[in-house]
Amino acid sequence: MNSPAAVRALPAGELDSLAQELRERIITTVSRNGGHLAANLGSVELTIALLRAFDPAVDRIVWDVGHQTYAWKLLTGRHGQFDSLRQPGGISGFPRRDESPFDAFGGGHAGTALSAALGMAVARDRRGSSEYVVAVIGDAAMGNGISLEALKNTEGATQRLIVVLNDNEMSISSNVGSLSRHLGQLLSSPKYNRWKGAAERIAQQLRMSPFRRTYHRTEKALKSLFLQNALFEEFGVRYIGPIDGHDHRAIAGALSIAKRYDRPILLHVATQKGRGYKAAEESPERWHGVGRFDVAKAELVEPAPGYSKIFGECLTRLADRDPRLVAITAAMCAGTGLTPFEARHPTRFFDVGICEEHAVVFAAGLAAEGMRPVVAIYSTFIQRAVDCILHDVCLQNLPVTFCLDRAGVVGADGPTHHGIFDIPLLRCLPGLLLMQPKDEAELTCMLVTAVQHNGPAVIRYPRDPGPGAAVPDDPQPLEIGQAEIDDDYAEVPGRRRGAPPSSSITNVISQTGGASSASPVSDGYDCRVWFWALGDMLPLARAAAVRLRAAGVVAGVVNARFIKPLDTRLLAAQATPQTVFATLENGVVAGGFGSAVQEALAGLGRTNPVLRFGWPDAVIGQGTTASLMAAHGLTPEAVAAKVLERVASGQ
Ligand SMILES: Cc1ncc(C[n+]2csc(CCOP(=O)(O)OP(=O)(O)O)c2C)c(N)n1
Repeated sequence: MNSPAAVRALPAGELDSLAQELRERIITTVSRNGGHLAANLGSVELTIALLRAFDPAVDRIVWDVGHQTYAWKLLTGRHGQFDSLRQPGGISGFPRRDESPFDAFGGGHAGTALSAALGMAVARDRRGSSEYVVAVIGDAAMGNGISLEALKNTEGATQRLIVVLNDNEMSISSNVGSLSRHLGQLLSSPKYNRWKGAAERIAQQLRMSPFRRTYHRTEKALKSLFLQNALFEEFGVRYIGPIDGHDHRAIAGALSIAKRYDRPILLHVATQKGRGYKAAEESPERWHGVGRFDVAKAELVEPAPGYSKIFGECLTRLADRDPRLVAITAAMCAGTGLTPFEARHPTRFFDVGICEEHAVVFAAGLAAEGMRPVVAIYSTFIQRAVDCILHDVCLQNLPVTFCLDRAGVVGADGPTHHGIFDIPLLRCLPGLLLMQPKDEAELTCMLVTAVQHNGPAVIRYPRDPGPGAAVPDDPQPLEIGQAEIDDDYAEVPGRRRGAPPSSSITNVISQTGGASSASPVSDGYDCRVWFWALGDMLPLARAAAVRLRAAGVVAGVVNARFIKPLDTRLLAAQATPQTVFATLENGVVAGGFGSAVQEALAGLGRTNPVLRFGWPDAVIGQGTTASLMAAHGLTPEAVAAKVLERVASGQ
């Protein structure tokens, strides 16, 4: 079944075995490559029905998030490449327009399908063509702000739009909020179901009759009578449901009604997350997105505990002592490490659903009333809430802490999920502290710094585990804006091993008047090359420095800690006329940390060269951090070679 035409031609009696084969292939592949398991298992029959009802070469099927499109990929020509799912150079775990003509719209971030589909429908109407446009959206993504904005805009925009609401009553964890409660009522309303049977019989007769208009009006009136809260109807979108999303005939029937409809229509399809794999059916949250696993034993290979876990545990402890501390997540409780916080401080934990903008402004409101909110969001998902951070937090100087998890490249989820844009997006916002720890211990110190700070603060940290530094019981706040000369500096020739380098430098700077001094530090501690590294790039800087020293170039390493405010005193002290700076960050180079260093030096009137290492202005693909770094010249050899070249050029 490698083409939509073959799926359409399959006798109805063979659909169950097709669904079975798809599930087996999905389970086997995800067990080897990792990926989104539970949502994909739940949408198999729905995918088959969509491919039988529509022609994806012409019609536009837009999947929200797109984490449920594995069956779609298998049935639209990617069967042969499916083993490469989420691998470097392989097919993506999300729809991509550049991967297949059948992927009408790219996905990865929740809440976009309805808006995109509406845009496509309006374009079609203007063109005067006749293809169908279908948005497939999950119950949690339906509650996202963009989805609701699109819903509000639908009536009057087009007469022909089909929305398939794939309701499994789950987000990653249990769905939250009043919309989800409303959907639950619709799924379980016996009153409604009783009425629906009768209404559908009447509809059959009225639909094709001259009383078509009367039918629409009557149906609407009846629906609001029986469903006091028929939300979608209020938005001018006809509601049909609930439909059993695992019953081929039921979905096919509903889709054929939808195809003939002359108004925007929403089919409420009930599916079971994890369907067909017992462990995933029983624990859909655990099996939402997984790494490799043993299929027979249903044993997951647990990822090494990373920064998220340290963050969650530390915040939980801090909240024991400070009743003002509250934690906010936008549907990513487990992913951001907040599970222990929720368990210990349930009344101070808020899952606001997939609503990042709301999470930020909600936190601002809490902060305005004296609370100390900590918002934990993946770097990639904060992108859409940047204005809220500016308008609602920074301009009002409110003490909100943002913990940006998954900052940097994230591996197999690829371009839509890489958290590499937050530094340029955020460092221009006034009054914001922006920092990144070198290890787990420093993360806890930064968290204390942030929650004690009387203004907005951001801490970014990567998906990959840190070096495993022991976490202090009582983490102390850092001096804001102070970088640290790395211990690795002890290896610099002429430098005495073990002496505290940062304090010596600081002493010298204060004796010589610091940043304003015309004569830079020159006590034998200055280097020809200074690496300024951010967080998880410190090991790369150290390894490159070792190579430079082996080549006879005196090189030191700075753990920058603060992107903003930058330690300009140290920078000024190091900037002798001969110094070459090299910056390293797990973020895009354009406008990033290295740019901040360059700007600071320019502001100090220094013309030292700054070689900036990070991600280029290009789409960064999927792959492990190590493979991506190797492919982009972020290895000790490549970095050292570039720096040596600059040193050799006499600059
Ligand atoms: C803007 C944004 N925030 C968070 C996520 C992470 N995320 C991926 S899938 C998902 C749950 C989606 O739930 P639903 O739409 O109901 O689909 P289901 O997984 O239940 O099929 C979340 C929160 C995301 N992809 N985009």
